Order: sequence, then structure tokens, then C-alpha cells
Amino acid sequence: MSKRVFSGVQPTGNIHMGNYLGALKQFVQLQRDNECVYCIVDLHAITVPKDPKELRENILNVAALYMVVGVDPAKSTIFIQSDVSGHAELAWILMCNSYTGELSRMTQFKDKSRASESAPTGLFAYPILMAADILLYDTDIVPVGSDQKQHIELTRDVAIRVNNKYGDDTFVVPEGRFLKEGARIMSLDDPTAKMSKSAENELSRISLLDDEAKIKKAIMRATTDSDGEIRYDPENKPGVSNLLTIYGALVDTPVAELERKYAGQGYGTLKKDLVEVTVQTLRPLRERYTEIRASGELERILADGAERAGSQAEIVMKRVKEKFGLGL
Ligand code: AQP
Repeated sequence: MSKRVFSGVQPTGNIHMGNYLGALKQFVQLQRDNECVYCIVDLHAITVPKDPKELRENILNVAALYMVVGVDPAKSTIFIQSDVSGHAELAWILMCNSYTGELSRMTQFKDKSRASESAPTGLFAYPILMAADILLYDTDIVPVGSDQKQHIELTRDVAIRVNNKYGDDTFVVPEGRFLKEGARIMSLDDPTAKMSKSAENELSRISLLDDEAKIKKAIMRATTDSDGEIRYDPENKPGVSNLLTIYGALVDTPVAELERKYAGQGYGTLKKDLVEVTVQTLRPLRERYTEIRASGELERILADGAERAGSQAEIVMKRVKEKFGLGL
């Protein structure tokens, strides 16, 4: 049976291998049999200040990259979060039904606020905005990377809490969908941290638009270890395990098979082959990206998506406001 699927990506930079293998691959798989709503979550991007011009550019980049990897605007709704006002509106209602205690336990908040003396309130509250993003579309399935597990749990807790108070038909309680391989791609320079768009070191990630020289530099310099054995062991050999995971996910081959293939060989060979596989995978994506950005179609697709998403969101907002006794 067709389900409602919702997910999003922050326009905080170019989509990288982690976003692709953890989330976007699922976006494409799921659109075959489901009703999919894919958002560019620009309101999330401003939890830390952003240059407006750069933000606008990143929004269009992410939208184009959705299409480049195979999200089809004829099958899926693609839109920008801030174009549908229900996201921020529902977030406020959910904030009034969540606790500061549960938000302070979010690991991402703990990690990010540690670095800053005065963390913005948005950084504290954004998991509630994410809950609103999901609940606003009566979502059944949320395809994401495993770094989002805690946020999905929070979304479910808040939805169940509201349903208990205002009636079971207030919110659909969603489920996260995580891939077995690719759900957590690690940073190339520090394989104990996840690959991320906002990490300072460009060589910590492979972005989908990277050219051959950058891909080569990032992979050949990736942190490994000194024992020289190509073996999947994330705890003791996080760097090599990460390279094997990326390789396996790119060529749809189990990591155990790659371990056999590279038994007795050096890290240099594994890295060189991974460079080759990555370059082959990304080259056509870069070409398609240039075509899409030049076509002038993007704005129309996003405006159309916002209209479709807005109509769906209105149905849910009307229901929620009635349940809470808000408005006329
Ligand atoms: N390393 C990853 N491995 C697998 N999946 C990942 N995702 C993110 N990183 C990985 C998944 O990609 C989707 C979009 O997430 P995002 O926009 O929050 O991406 P990001 O790279 O984490 O971006 P930032 O700006 O660098 O975020 P923060 O602020 O968190 O550091 C999600 O489905 C995510 O799970």
C-alpha cells in the first residue's frame, strides 16, 4: 500500500556522500510506490547565521541535486520549507507540548552548544521544528541517516503525547527508515565523527559536485591506521571500515565481498580503486547538475511543489487548530 514519505536536507552546503548514501538513495527508491514529499529545510539552516546570498544559492543547489540523483518532480513533491508557513506554525504548537528536559538531552544540541558560550534558542528548539516538518504531512515513513534516530524518537513521543490529549486522529505517528549500509558515513579526516556539510575541513567529505582532483585528494589523504590489514571493524579500524562502507554502498556490493577482494593488499590499492569508483559515479551527476541549473526550470518546480505541499499542510493545520480550539 502506498505510504506518505517525508524527508529533508539542510541547504548548508553541497550534498555529500553521507547525505547521498544515508538519505537520498532512499528518496529515489521510495518514490516508486509511495507519495513522497521532499523538502529543502532552509529554516533549519539559519539556526546558525548564514549569508543570505549563499543560503539562496545553496537552496537551489540542493534542489538541483535532489533531481540529479533521481528525485523526479513528476512523482515527488520538491519544495522549500519556508514557502509553507505551516512548518513554523505547527512548531510553535508542538513546542507548547514538549519539555525543555527532553530537548536538553538531544546529543546534537549538547555537541553544538558546547562549542558556543551562548547557543541560539533555535539550536535548542530545532528538533521540534523537525517534528513539525514530519507531522505536517501525515507522514508514515521518514527516510534518514542514523544521526536522526533521536529526533525521530522525539517526533513520535510528541505525536503520541498530543494524540493522548486531543484524540488519536490528531497526528499520524511516523517511523524512521534507515539503510543497513550507508546510514552513517564517517568523516574522511576523523572517522570517529560523521561526515557533515558544515565541517570546516573540505577534505573531510566528498561532495556530489567535487571534481576528480578533489575526490582524489580527499580519499588518498583519508585517515586509516597503521596495521595495514583491509578488514571491516568499525570499532578498531574506523577509517578503513568507512572506506569499505562507502565503496560497498556505491557499487551495491556487501562489505564482506570487498574484504575478500582486497585480502592481502595495501590501503593504497583500496583507496585508488575507491577514487575510480567515486569519480565514475559522480561524473554523470555533475554533468546533469549543470544542465538542470542552466535550464531555468528549478524555480517553477519549487513553486509548484510549494503549492502542492501547502495544500496538504493546510488540511493538517486545520485539523490541529480545531483539536486545540485555536482560531475561528
Ligand atoms: N554522515 C552521514 N551519513 C549518513 N547520512 C547522513 N546524513 C547526514 N550526514 C550523514 C543524512 O542526510 C540527511 C540530511 O542531513 P543534513 O542536511 O542535516 O546533513 P548534514 O551533513 O548533517 O548537514 P550539516 O549542516 O553539517 O548538519 P549538522 O548541523 O547536523 O552538522 C539526513 O537524513 C541525515 O540523517
